[in-house]
Amino acid sequence: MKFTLLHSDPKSKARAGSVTTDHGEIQTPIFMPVGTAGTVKAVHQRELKEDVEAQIILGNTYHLYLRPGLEILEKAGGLHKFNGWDRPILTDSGGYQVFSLAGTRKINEEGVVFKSHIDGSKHQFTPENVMDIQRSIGADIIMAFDECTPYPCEFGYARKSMEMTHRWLKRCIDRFDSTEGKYGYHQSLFPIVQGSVYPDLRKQSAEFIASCDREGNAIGGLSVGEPAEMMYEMTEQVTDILPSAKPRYLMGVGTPANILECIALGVDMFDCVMPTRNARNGMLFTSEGILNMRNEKWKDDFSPIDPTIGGYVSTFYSKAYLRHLTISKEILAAQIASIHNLSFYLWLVKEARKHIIEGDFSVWKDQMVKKVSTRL
Ligand code: PRF
Repeated sequence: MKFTLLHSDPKSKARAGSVTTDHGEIQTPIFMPVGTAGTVKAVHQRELKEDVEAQIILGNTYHLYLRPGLEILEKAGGLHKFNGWDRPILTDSGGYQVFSLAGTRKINEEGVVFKSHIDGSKHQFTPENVMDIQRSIGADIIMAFDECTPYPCEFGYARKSMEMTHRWLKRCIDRFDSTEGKYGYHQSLFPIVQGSVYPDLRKQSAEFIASCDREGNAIGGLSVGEPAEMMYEMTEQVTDILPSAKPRYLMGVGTPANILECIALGVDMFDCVMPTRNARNGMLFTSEGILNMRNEKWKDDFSPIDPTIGGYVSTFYSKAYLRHLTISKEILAAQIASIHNLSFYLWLVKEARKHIIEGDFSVWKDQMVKKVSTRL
């Protein structure tokens, strides 16, 4: 994997760059659609490429390990072959999903024992087997096994948890470096900064993660219920420490405004279920602001969903038609809204990149944050 830094914004910490993987190039800053179970919900692969223009998608170790399982994934030749997505893939390590989804779970130094949310069966994740599983799934970028602390979280717990995440990281690295990709292409391991909302812990964690000298670094444990300002403070503190020559990935963030603010703080990669999940609930993100498709206001508004961002779905279908589909609970409503929201997120980061390169990012960002946060 290669990261090239092309431009740094003089008035903020924003950067434009590119990440080259064996499955192609990613232009940063980038938003990565979430494809938890090997599918970006309601959007098929050709639409992801041609309409959304996604450059990289996410998969989840927890879900893919439980279903379809490693035997099928290996037999297929890895996730790329299985789902037909031939561009880069990143898999999250499963720790976060175990904490948010699995029924009973027990966490100790060895790892996490949990019960499947599908059939209640018992499983264990350890730093070692999570590396092996991600080797079998075959994503281009794989994540270290970590504990994402909840918010709020007492200092003592946050410190102990961070220290364990660091010990787990060493075990991840040992296992990862003593194994090889199963399908003939390179995989990169990204470690994850934790430390809750405590500046001392965040500093300590960022320094430790940086010292591990991997190909890219991630920031976890944020956007878990803390105020946005606190999330920005922690992000800035960490991006100031993580090396500028490597991509920085802020996990699970966020709203369009969150993404713009964090690009300004030096983050290069983002993922979030928000554009797809909210789409399925009738919430649309557009270049003019947020629309609730259930609102009566749109019933005879025959203007396109969002002509500014371009793209087939956003310019072809009207607000009135999408409102009708939403109210009628038609499957197509979820498809159109998901493709549109993802197209918008990808448009937003592409515009950000353009303005970073052109040199007026900060001015553009402040105007855009106001626009995208408006409820229409
Ligand atoms: N760790 C992992 N995945 C994550 C997070 C984390 O802290 C978050 C936090 N926003 C989202 N996804 N492994």
